Amino acid sequence: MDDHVTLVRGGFPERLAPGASVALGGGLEARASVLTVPGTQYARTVRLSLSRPDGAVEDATLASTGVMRLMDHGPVHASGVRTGPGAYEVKLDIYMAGQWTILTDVTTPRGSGRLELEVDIFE
Ligand SMILES: [Cu+2]
Repeated sequence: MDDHVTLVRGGFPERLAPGASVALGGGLEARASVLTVPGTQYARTVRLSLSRPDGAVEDATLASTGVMRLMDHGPVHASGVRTGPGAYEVKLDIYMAGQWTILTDVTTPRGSGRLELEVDIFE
């Protein structure tokens, strides 16, 4: 079953429309998707395409944290890699199905932003 992915802005959930651009703060816009990782059951990759009004963002640093919303055990941390023009991926070694919140902090010399996603992973 496909993951259920929800965007959270200002504490309120909203639908993450496929291909839609999301304002992260700091003047950053992102197209976001969450992908399965071949060869694993629960690991997920957050893929971001980052831009500003003047073009693709090539100097971003990404750091993600995944926590389960209803279970009190440890978070998963990962940093991102640039995979192409304005494109970045963060692979999170998520280890069980359930309701995860994934926060991704995007830092650039011109400003920083954050993407919050709720990702429900089914068995
Ligand atoms: Cu858990």
